[in-house]
Order: sequence, then structure tokens, then C-alpha cells
Amino acid sequence: MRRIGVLGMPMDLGAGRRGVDMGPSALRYARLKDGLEALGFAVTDLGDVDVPVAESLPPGGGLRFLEPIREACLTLKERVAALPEDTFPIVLGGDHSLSMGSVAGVAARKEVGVIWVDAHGDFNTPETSPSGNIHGMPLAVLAGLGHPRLVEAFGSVDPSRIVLIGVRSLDPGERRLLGEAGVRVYTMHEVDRLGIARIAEEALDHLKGLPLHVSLDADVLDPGLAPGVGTPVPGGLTYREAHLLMEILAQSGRVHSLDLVEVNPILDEKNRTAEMMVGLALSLLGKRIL
Ligand code: 4U7
Ligand code: MN
Ligand code: MN
Ligand code: MN
Repeated sequence: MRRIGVLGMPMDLGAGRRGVDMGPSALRYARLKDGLEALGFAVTDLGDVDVPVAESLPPGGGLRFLEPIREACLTLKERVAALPEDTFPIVLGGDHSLSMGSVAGVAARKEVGVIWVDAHGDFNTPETSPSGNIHGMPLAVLAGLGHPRLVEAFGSVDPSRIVLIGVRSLDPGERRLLGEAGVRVYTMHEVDRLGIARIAEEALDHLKGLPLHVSLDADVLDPGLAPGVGTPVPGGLTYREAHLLMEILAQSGRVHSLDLVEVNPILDEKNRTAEMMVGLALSLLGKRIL
């Protein structure tokens, strides 16, 4: 597959802090397209999906911005599902709730396994969420748990086909739900004990035979490397752990789609976080040292 379609999703409605809506610009400014072209891909930037700005919306009671997030993610789902079979979608976020749309979109094209690389579980439901922020819920929705308006639109992946990597912050309710659903979870404890190479290989084996979607949340990286995130948690992946994970997944030849999410340029230092994320995307798409 030598074609890539880039789609921006400038949405911050699902996050507690403002600013991730500028993530797509920051990732483009970090020369994503040039880097991919240097690898030999034909890259088309398809522009941004329309997302309303928070100021234009009524202050939602209950789940914050449920309907506008649903609407924008449905548009993203359709845009991704409509891409030609030979085109690798890269979705630029934006808060992580957008992955409800991107994953449901690729899952409409073919059955996929999902590798969710994140400091958090993103497996809350309205009942378990301590914040009410929808970016803490997308993985549960994809697995069929959560608000019916979201599950009916985006539920699309069997929980046995999900692997979480890099986790170090779980709320009590989502921890229980992850266990009950049977999601494979590699926390930072396992990263330290087993090493990221073994985890990458186990994940590939667990999802054997399936094309893979990688959802990469910038906050999986150690905050020292990636300060531009809204919900930093100490003790994240090092530079080489993150790249090695991407390199091993790339060598499998099975990755078919990617989200780059949760980059917050307001909180960043000279676009370092976006530059890290672009570097990781290039490793995932086959950039080699030698
Ligand atoms: B992200 C949190 F409570 N779990 O639900 C929540 F700690 O997409 C954080 O991974 C969610 O960045 C983080 O609000 C969502 C919180
Ligand atoms: Mn996330
Ligand atoms: Mn996160
Ligand atoms: Mn975050």
C-alpha cells in the first residue's frame, strides 16, 4: 500500500482542557507530508473534517458535547470508510474521542485489530467516568460499552481484538470493565519487566491474521519528551521504546491505519510533541535507521 490519505479532525470537545483542536496544524507544520513522501508514499492531504468550536455550542448538561462529538465522528467515519481500499488513512487529532469515528470507519471496510497506545485506558462509561469527558471513553464505546447514542453509531470491535499498551493511569471503574471485557492490557509495569519488543510481538500474535489499526495518544510518551498533552502522567515510554514499538509493528506489514491524537500545541514547547509524533508515524510507516 503506497497511498496515504491524511485527514485532520480539529476537535477538542471531548477533552477537559482546550487546545488539542490545534493538533492537526501542529502535526502538518512538523512536516508529516514531506516525511511520508520521502519514504516513497503518494500522500494526499484531504483537509479537515468540520467540527464546531465549543464557543458556538450551548453549554451541554450531562455528558459534555455528546451530540456534536457524535455528529463529527460520524462524518469522520464516513470519510474514512469511503477511502479506496489501497489508501492508508492517517487521522490527525484532536482529542481521542475522534477514534470512535476513525476505527468505526476502518472497521466498516474490513475486520481489524486495534492497538491503542496510551497512558490511559479510555475505557470509561458515563457511569464510571470521574470527569464526564468523552476522550476518556472511546475505547469502551468501540468495544460496545457506554452511552447508547455512541455505541449504536461506533461499536465495531470485539474486545478480544484490542490491545492496550503503555497504560499507567486507570480509574477504578474502567479497570474493572477492561478486565470483564477481556481486553489485553500491557501497563508500564509490563513494559519495564518484559521490554517493549516482547510486548509488540505478543500483541501481533494476539491479533494474528487481522489488519491493524494503531491509535497513538501522545500522552503515552514520557512527559519529558512530550510536554504538549492535556493529561500528562509521569513514567511514560522513552524515545527508543516508542520508536521500537512502531518499528516492530511496521515490520509486520499489517498496519493499515493510524490516529495521531491528543497533541496540545498550547501546552507544548516549540512543537516538540508534534515532532515526536510525526517521527513515530514515520517509523510506523517503515522508516529505518539502516
Ligand atoms: B485520553 C480520565 F479521569 N481517565 O476519564 C478521564 F483521569 O484520551 C482521563 O487518554 C482520560 O487522553 C484521558 O477523564 C483521555 C481521568
Ligand atoms: Mn487517549
Ligand atoms: Mn491518554
Ligand atoms: Mn489526553
